[in-house]
Amino acid sequence: MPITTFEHPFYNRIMTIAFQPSLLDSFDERPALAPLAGTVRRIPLADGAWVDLRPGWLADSDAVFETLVTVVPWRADRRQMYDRVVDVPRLVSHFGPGATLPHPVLTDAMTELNTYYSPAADQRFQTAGLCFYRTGDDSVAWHGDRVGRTIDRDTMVGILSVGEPRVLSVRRKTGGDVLRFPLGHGDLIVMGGSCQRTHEHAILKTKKAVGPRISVQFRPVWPT
Ligand SMILES: O=C(O)CCC(=O)C(=O)O
Repeated sequence: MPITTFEHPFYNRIMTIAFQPSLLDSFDERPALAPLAGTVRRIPLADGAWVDLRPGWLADSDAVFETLVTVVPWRADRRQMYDRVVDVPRLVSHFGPGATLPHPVLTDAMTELNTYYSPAADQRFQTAGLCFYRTGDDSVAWHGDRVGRTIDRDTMVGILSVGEPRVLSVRRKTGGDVLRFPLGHGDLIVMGGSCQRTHEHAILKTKKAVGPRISVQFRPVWPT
């Protein structure tokens, strides 16, 4: 199994991550995005929410994963939890409007999403937030994204996943079934409609042996 090694900017030590490349990926070609038209499956949810799925949107995603691990300025956030300050269990990095993204294929992906969905001018995908889940201990708790949950309008959040799959869980805020979408190796999911207001999503911790995953979330910029 190939080993990805990188110097972590915060822990000041070398992190080593065993990473199993997808057998479907080729390392000889430039990363390429497949067309979205005619290949996206919409799953309607309750309350006017929906998710769109496009498995394997990005070919050669393993090469992109390996680049992102090393070139992205990963940050280890800490947050207050009751009377303690704890590590946020994942590494993050954020690229605001107009920033150069850490891999050219991410710029292509944002352009393709804007072309395919043709959102209103103020809802165009403009930012990229990156999350690095190193092991099954890394996670993000149930939440709706701030970009959509405080505003009484529909919005979209597109997530491109590279590396090993992790399950994105989605549930209605009022309760009910949990939908589970395993996402990795170039898969695209877009959460739209009322999803950020009426539903929550999470990457839950797992004790299963899972490899590392990076997610890239494309979002519009909303007035605060
Ligand atoms: O990693 C993912 O797919 C989800 C990330 C997420 O929900 C967030 O950062 O708000």
